[in-house]
Amino acid sequence: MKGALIGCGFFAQNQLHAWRDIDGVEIVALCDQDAGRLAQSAADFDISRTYQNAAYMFAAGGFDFVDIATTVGSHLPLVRMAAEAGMHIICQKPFAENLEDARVMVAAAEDAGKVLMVHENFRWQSPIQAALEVVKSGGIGDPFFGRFSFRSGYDVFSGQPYLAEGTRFIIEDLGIHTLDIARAFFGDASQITATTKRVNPAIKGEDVATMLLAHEGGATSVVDCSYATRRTPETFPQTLLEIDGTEATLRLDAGYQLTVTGKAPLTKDVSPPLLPWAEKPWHNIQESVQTIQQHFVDCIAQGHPPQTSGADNLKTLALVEAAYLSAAEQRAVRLSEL
Ligand code: NAD
Ligand code: 89V
Repeated sequence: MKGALIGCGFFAQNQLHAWRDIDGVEIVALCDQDAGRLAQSAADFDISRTYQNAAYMFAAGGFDFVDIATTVGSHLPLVRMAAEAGMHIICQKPFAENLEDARVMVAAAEDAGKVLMVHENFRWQSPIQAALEVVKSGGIGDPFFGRFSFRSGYDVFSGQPYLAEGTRFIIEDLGIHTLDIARAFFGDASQITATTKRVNPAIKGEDVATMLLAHEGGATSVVDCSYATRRTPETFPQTLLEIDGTEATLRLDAGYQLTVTGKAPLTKDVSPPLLPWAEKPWHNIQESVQTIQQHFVDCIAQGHPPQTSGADNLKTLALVEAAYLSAAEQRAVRLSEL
């Protein structure tokens, strides 16, 4: 399969490394409005076709899929363009600025008969996959409570300065991953209640969010995120889990330690591997980039929809919107309202 990538910024470097290591895939074209970033990535990954305008790249063609690694504001026009050009599409999270745009993008890919996957990679982290395997195979009985927690004081703003500038921050950027993990364990939610707070005075959006979800299957979860939490050792970018089931409790603690207490007890180090191009502490995320991109390729080859397809991601995005609405109006929001 031949691919093209749009957006040669901070995170796309991980995507380009991962593509290079996936058998049967070659990135043949790159696009970025910024000439310097474009030239640097082209040189680093030895890619000769470069474009500053995505329309010209699609017009020239010669590839089967496009990987959109730009920030959210450009996703709608680029996904539309890609669908019209008959491409399979991966689009970075947050998929869209609002649900309406997301629905338009899902419909565009459906009309084109092409696969659309959102790069929602946190559920693909190997420690999360190890915990999912225990829960989904019945290892804790019927799960009835979960806590999905991401609390850190890591400086994300130096690598991603735009995160300090938006009126929305932690739910839209990070909580979106944590909410998606909650969905991966417990399925869709029918109701959410959220509070938000900004602690860091140097940013515009909220850097703390606490969310309570009622899942359709009957489980309750707490999804809590913070970039205003000092920890020793710093746990960025680990998502910690506590899941109670009718027969056992599972915990994924700091340092990637998985414990099951109760039926079939288990203590296991589920640390992610350090890929040759990866670097700590990002290795947990970097490995999941390779896994999700492999999943995309496998889905196309086997004709299956990706787990985090555009259509699936509408539900994660709806939780993000509902959380902001809940925090603004100080009330529980039913997902059916959106
Ligand atoms: P960035 O600003 O460093 O890079 C984005 C690049 O896209 C820039 O070089 C910009 O010039 C280019 N660009 C923007 N619009 C364009 C257009 N229309 N045509 C061509 N080029 C265009 O941003 P980043 O930090 O790399 O983040 C990109 C996306 O990745 C964001 O949506 C972010 O939320 C997401 N992200 C995901 C993860 C993850 O784990 N899934 C981690 C970090 C960032
Ligand atoms: O994963 C992400 O989407 C990143 C970060 C971990 C920094 O929040 O933006």
